[in-house]
Amino acid sequence: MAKVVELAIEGMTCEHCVNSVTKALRSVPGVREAHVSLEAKSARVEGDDFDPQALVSAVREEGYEASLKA
Ligand code: 9UX
Repeated sequence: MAKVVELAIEGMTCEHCVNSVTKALRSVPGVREAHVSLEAKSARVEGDDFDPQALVSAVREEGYEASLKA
């Protein structure tokens, strides 16, 4: 099933942070696309059958804080 998940991201201060988080999110199995906003401190992830918690883990491993938006 296709789905879209929004995350709140803390700790990004420049566009390189955005690139790191974007790459981390895109590396999660099942993710098709990820868009990260520095200003909005958020990410929008689209894909099929990915684990939302794996998105949070991937961002944390990159050194940023993430939480799933309701
Ligand atoms: Mo920019 Mo982000 O120099 O951790 S990469 S602040």
